[in-house]
Amino acid sequence: MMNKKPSDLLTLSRRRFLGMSALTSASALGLTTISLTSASKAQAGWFDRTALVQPSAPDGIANLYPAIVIGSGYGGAVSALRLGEAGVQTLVIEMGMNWNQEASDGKVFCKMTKPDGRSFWFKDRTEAPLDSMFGIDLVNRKIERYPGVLDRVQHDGVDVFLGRCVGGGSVVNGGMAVTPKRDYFEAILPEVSSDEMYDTYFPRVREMLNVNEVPEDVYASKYYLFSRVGERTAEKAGYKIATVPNVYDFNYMRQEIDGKAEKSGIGAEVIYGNNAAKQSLDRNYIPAAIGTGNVTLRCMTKVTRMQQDANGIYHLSLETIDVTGEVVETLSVSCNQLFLGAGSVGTSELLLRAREIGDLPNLSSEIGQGWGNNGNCMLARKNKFWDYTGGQQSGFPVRGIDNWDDPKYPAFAELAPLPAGIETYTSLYLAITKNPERGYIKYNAESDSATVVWGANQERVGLDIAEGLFDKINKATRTDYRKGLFSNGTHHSDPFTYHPLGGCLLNKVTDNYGRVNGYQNLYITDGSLLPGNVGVNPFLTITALAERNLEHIITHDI
Ligand code: FAE
Repeated sequence: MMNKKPSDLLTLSRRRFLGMSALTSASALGLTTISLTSASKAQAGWFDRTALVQPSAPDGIANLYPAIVIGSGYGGAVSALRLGEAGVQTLVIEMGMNWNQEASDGKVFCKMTKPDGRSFWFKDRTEAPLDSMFGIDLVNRKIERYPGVLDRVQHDGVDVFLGRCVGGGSVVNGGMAVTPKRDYFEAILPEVSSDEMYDTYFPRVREMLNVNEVPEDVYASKYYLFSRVGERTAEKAGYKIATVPNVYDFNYMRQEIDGKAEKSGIGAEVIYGNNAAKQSLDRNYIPAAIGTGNVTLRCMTKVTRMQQDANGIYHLSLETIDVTGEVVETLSVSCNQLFLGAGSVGTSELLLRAREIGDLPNLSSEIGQGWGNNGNCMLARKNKFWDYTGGQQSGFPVRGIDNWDDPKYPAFAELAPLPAGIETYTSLYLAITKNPERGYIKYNAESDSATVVWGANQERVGLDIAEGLFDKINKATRTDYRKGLFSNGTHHSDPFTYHPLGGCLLNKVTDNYGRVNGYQNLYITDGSLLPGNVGVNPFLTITALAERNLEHIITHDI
């Protein structure tokens, strides 16, 4: 960590090591409850496969934890580590699986080019956003239903992609670790000190996640031809190119390129998990949290309901599933302090349900508002036939078109890979447009679930910005859009987002540090706090804000 003494660094790496061992042995034994105690008991051969470890509980209350964290994505993982370090006995509840066990192919995760049940959360067929190859249905495949790492949930007008596993979105994302532009950050979060964020919390997170930039020799390889073509064509249109840092270790990628390590980052291991050098949360924050000895992780377990009693204790109803999705156990746990890290839609759903069915009736009417897709839209262009983009491509993007300050077509468009195995002459982009539109999340009593509502006209605003930007490239290079990659027959995807944000906005649903208005000891720590669009890929901002909020909460409330 920044400004840490060598002894602190040693403690952190020792904790990580211990936590990693616990995660690995739990995975091998199929345990859903993971802690240092569970690991040592398992090694001694007498572990109860499912029981939650119960810290000293006051009389009359079963399974009372000082703190519970819901979700193990960025917000949840930061909360777990910082609470554990502060000596607070903490239970982390995660609905997805702990992925540490090799399957019969010798790999933990499957490749994008050869997906199986490990790819998607209980689906019969994969549902990648880019869903055809030159009009032929070659991308998505039939798979067996299994608790795979990535989920795609259809809402009203937009599909939302999410990581469903220990580590949440960190396991499935493209690793792009982008610090937002400071003036934009100050505009969207005026009450958060940007000095603190840019001097302390962003650097802390970059260090924790081993954020690094692609070295020139790696970028010069054939695996980044697509990116160099993307740069060149954008520059012809007068656009500025930004370097995009990543949490994939590019020194390791160099070994892959040199044939000294098996292909992973350059071998299509991204959105269904990465088997090698990506710093997802299950390789840093989460094992370090478990390694404090104060954090227990319960996976394959969903929080379905949250209530509070007259003494202010929170009671949670839980359902644990097996790999077929069948509920094998229902149980309840309680806590003094409750941290919500279930992501933008997950946290909003839990709170909307609690408010609507009367479990937590004093929750704000602002819950569900201010939701945004971070301006996401995906588009494709075809290049001239001499502009090869390469059949083999790195899965980790490292450059973006920075047109954010343009008043007409403001966007940050990452140069995304299309590792098709054959030459496609295609440039693919995930554009983060400065779309000011906001949708909302509503609770549906009949289905007992939350739905994001996003209008076609709202999506159009983002698409118009992106098309304005790429029209200019097409004009400058005398090229056109590429059709045939999306089943809708156009050059852009149907509305979807990788970056759901908002629903429980900071300083609306909570105070300036994520304390939920109307209730004590209830906190939000994830992307639901952020106002719908942060202008860049969001996980660095989510994580740094969680670090800031947790530091304040631990100092003042615990
Ligand atoms: P998140 O990471 O979604 O974690 C929430 C966790 O809560 C999940 O593990 C859920 O399974 C769990 N959960 C939800 N409901 C419950 C419940 N009721 N009970 C128990 N557990 C529950 O939330 N961002 C970037 O900055 N750079 C990228 O390159 C990038 N690429 C992406 C690519 C893909 C394919 C996807 C899907 C996302 C990408 N993102 C990227 C977005 C990023 O991963 C996302 O913003 C963060 O993961 C959100 O962090 P949160 O902590 O809010």
